Amino acid sequence: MNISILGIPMDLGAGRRGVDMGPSALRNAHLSRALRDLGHSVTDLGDVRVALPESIDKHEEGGLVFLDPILDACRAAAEQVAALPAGTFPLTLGGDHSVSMGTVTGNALRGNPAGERTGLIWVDAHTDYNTPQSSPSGNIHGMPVAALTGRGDPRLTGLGGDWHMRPEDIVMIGIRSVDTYERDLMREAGVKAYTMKDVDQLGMTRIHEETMERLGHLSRLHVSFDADALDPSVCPGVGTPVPGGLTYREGHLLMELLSESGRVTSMDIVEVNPILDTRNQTAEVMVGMAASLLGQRIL
Ligand code: B3U
Ligand code: MN
Ligand code: MN
Repeated sequence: MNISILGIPMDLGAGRRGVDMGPSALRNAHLSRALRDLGHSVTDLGDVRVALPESIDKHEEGGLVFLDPILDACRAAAEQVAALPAGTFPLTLGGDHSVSMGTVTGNALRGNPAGERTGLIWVDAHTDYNTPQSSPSGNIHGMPVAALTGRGDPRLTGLGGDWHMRPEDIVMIGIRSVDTYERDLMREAGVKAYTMKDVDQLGMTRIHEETMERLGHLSRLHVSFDADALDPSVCPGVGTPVPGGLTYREGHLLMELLSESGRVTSMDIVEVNPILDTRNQTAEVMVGMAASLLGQRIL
């Protein structure tokens, strides 16, 4: 397979500094080599240009911190991804999770004259379903899924023009932190979310089966993997660690099963924060997750 790597070194959407170094940490953890070893042809497109927080105002507009530079980076990411040739697998590296507004939009619109729908598998401790009104922080990395489904500020929801994700085409896995009003928005929209309680009770195999069935009508699936979905003991280098996360094996099993399904067409790795990490452990774990999704087998 042809894999194109694109970094979006942005921490403007997060409450803490440092995830702008995520793409670099993942490259240092030998991402390209790991994928080449699996037989893929890998092209690293480098990074999207992102404004430095030091060189711009931290102005807050209607409950949105750093709105304009985040929109610029998301637009650039969407354009670059959408322009990739058919059959290429885009592997996009955050950056905070607001980058996914751009990457998911780019992947959904890429070479798609018939308007086929794209499914979204959101692996995260958080539902990222806030709007400016429901958000306790104003941080845009808590809002991308709401924005992708057309909820929130029109500047965020308009990244793909008239295109929006349908809530029924989204499955979330690993959830254990949801804000009060965000919960109401999730219920109202009807987004399917497997919480950690579900992971404990059902197990990852059953969750994967149900996810494939639920998204069975879709020919394109995007996996957006937030490193904080994994337990902080596995991935300590994240800005908002939440205890009780996915184990190392649960993460790999999900990626291995998705790989076997042969249905995933693009992936993000986001929220890797080297400042808060221990010897690049989080980046190394996430490179392993990408390798499992892209065909690494134990035997
Ligand atoms: N729900 C909170 C916290 C949060 C969301 N995503 C992350 N943290 N990584 C918020 O700020 O919206
Ligand atoms: Mn997230
Ligand atoms: Mn998260």
